Parts: sequence; structure tokens; C-alpha cells
Amino acid sequence: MKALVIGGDGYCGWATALHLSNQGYEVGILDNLSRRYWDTKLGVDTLTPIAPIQKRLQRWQELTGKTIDLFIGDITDYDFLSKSLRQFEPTTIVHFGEQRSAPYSMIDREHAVFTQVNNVVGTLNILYAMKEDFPDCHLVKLGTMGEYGTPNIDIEEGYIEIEHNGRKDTLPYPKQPGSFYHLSKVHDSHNIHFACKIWGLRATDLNQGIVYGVKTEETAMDELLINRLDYDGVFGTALNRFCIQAAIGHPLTVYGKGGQTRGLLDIRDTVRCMKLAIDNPAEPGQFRVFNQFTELFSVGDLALKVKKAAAKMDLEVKIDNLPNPRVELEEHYFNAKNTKLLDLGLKPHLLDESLLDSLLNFATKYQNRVDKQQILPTVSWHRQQKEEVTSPTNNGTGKNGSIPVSSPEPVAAN
Ligand code: NAD
Ligand code: USQ
Repeated sequence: MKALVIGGDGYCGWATALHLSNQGYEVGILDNLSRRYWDTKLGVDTLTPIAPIQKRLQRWQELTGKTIDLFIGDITDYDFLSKSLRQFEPTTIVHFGEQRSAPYSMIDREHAVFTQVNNVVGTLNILYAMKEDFPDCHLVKLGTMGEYGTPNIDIEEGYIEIEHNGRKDTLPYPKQPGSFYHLSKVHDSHNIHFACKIWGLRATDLNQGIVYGVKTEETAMDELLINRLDYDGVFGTALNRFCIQAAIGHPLTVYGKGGQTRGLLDIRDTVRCMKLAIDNPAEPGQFRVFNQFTELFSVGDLALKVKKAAAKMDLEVKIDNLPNPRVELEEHYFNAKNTKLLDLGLKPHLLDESLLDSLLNFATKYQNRVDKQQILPTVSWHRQQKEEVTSPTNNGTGKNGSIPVSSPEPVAAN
């Protein structure tokens, strides 16, 4: 089995690449390192100090004797992608290589366009490269639970049976995404579904929930293998942010009423899900969708859980309900199915068991690296607040002391 992990220098991709390598797969990483560059442009950094990718891979080889091939370049560059695939000859392509922050995609027009071009063109290039040279390869693509939005009915895994005017059909589940980033994932899903239909490609779309935690068996082996942990207002996700806020005594930043409910999973389950999807591939022509999360929580519940766990470390935690910078329902029905990966054998790690060990411990250990200026949200979905909060043309600090962001620039392929 040869798995090429696109986006393998990122949070989910790095943990997955090491896990697959440890499990005996021949692994390659393809990444343009753009995420490190976007952080630099925004003036933000991961809480945990991550080594250059070459050093990470060298350390992995020293520790385990296993080599991971490295392809540095951009999947929107078709020639580079195609050459890399021909050289590596994957049986599975695991695709994490996208701009994945909803706030980043909502900064302004440039960031929205960049996100959609980067994600949609990158995925489309992969589909064409597979059709040309690797039609039997299995594409395991990271989608997101946010593709579905928050409908007032149960969320199925990709498809829903509908009866309309006396006729029945099984159709793709309706999509109501909440940011230009989440929309890019919907566009990807449609393109992949279509390519499977017309070219007989095989693909699994993993609609993943919010990932938390920093530790996997492999990344915990050595300090040089440590994974990234984002806490800033653009790339940091809710639970990871709350734990770091708790560690430095910052009030937890619950947006609005905090009734927004989402699927979540431990990064140790992300890597297991990837292996399960790879080991049980889709059939030729099949576009399969799994909902990849283990538990559902509201943002308010998450804050309370962090407060309770932090108390065991004698950390006093306050919870703030900030004005919501996003346009989203703050109280809603949410009941999503997630049985397909459980049926394949996933044994979930539960949040109550992971909070201290995989999050709060790291948050306190690296708390001196926290830049407090990066905690508050800097990007707003609301049109009327644009000048106040998000405009990259603002000079100096914005509302609440937040720092305005600047536009992305194209990243060189090599
Ligand atoms: P990340 O930003 O840490 O990693 C993404 C990696 O992809 C980075 O290393 C980046 O340099 C690379 N990349 C981006 N565009 C590229 C391009 N055009 N060519 C080559 N490499 C490129 O993100 P992550 O948190 O690891 O997320 C990975 C995937 O999982 C994304 O598709 C995201 O949508 C999905 N996902 C993440 C979460 C989460 O909570 N982190 C939840 C659900 C789904
Ligand atoms: N939120 C807060 N306070 C914060 C940060 C977020 O209340 O400090 C709220 C948001 O308003 C939102 C919820 O928490 O209601 C989730 O926000 P998030 O930033 O944790 O997650 P999201 O923007 O949805 O994006 C993340 C990843 C993305 C992935 C998605 C999975 O960045 O790549 O696709 O989670 S899901 O949410 O299931 O769509």
C-alpha cells in the first residue's frame, strides 16, 4: 500500500502520515508549506514549536528506520502534481491539502477567492491526474460536517432518501455551508461525485467534525515530531482555543449564546479513521461519504467541560459570551449520523478522557509561547462591521485590540 498524504505538513496530515508509516504503509508527503507562510503573513504561530518538515522526517527515520518521501509543491500546479504522482505511484491519495479556516476565507474578497481557487482547483487537478494515470487509485478526501449546515432534520451520511410527488430517490444530502471555506468543500464534493460517475474513479469523502488534541502515538515519540496546535482567532478551532485560553487565564471566548452544536473528534481518532477508510476502499465508480466525528457538543458545553477539567489543575476559568463575529444559528436542532466508521471498527476516544492528557497539559506546558494579542476574533461575517474589524487596509490595531490581517500572496510551487 502506497499512500500519498497531500497536506502532510499540516495538523491532520502530519499525524496521519506518521500513523500510516508506523502501520507499515509506504508513505509520501506532498505539501507546498503554504500554511506556515499564511501564519507568518498573519503574524500568528502554533502554540507548539514545529520543526521544518525535512527535520521532522529525518527524526522519524532515525527513530523508526522508516523513510517518508517528500514532494514540496502546489497541487494547483498540474505539472508538478502529475510528475509527483508518477514518481510516487500511490494506491491511495489522502487529500488534506486545502486552506481550511472559515475565518480566513471570510477576511475579504481576496481571501475568499484564494480559498476557493486553492481548494477547488487543487482537488480538480487531483481528479484529472487520477483519471490520466491512476484510475484505480482510491481518493480519500477530507470534507467537513459544516457542508451540511444546521438543518432542522437529522443529518445522514452523504445521501438522503426523498419521496416527492409519489416518487422516491436517494439524493445527495442538502448542503447549507456557513462560510466561503465550507462552500469550497461543497464544490469539491460535487466535483468528486461527478468524476466518480463519469470516469469510474473511487472516492471517500470524510465529512470530518472539529478535531481537537495534539497527541498521537507517533507525534508523542519525540519533541521534533510534535504536531501543531493553533489557538489564534483565524486558524484556532473552538476547543483547542478554549484550552489554551484556560491555561493563560484568558476568559473563554464563546461566540454569542454558545448553543452552536458541532461534531468533534480526537486527533487520535482522525488517524484511525483514515486507516479504516484506506483499508476498506470505495468501489470503482463509487462516491462514498462518511461522517467523521465521535461526539456532539454545543460550544457552551465545551466551555463548561474545559472549566471543569481546568479546575483539576487549579486553573480558575471564566467564560465570556462575546458578540458573535459569525452569521450562524446559536440555538438549533443538530442530530448527525456517524455509524459508518464505527461499523468499520472505530473505537472512539472520549473528550472527558482526553481533555487533560492531550490538551490542557500541552496548553500549560507551552503557555509562555502564547501571544495574547491573537486570542480575540479578528474576522467578522457581518457586512456593517467590515471597516471596524476585518479590513486589511486598517492600520494598527482594530476593535478589541485585534490585529487586522493582510491579503495572501501566491505561494511559489517549489
Ligand atoms: P492545516 O492547515 O494544518 O494543513 C493543511 C496543509 O495543506 C498545510 O500543511 C498546507 O501547507 C497544505 N496545503 C494547502 N493548500 C495546498 C496546496 N494548494 N498544495 C499543497 N499543499 C497545500 O489543516 P488541517 O487542520 O490539517 O486540515 C486538513 C484538512 O482536514 C482540510 O482539508 C480541512 O478542511 C479538513 N478538516 C480539518 C478539521 C480540523 O478541525 N482541523 C476539521 C474538519 C476537516
Ligand atoms: N467558536 C466560538 N469561540 C471560538 C471559536 C469558535 O464560540 O473561540 C464557535 C464558532 O462560532 C462556531 C464553532 O465554535 O460556531 C466552531 O468554530 P471553529 O472555529 O472551531 O470551527 P469551524 O470554523 O467550523 O472550522 C473547523 C476547521 C475546519 C473544519 C470544521 C469542521 O477549521 O477546517 O472543516 O471545523 S465543522 O465545524 O464540523 O464544519
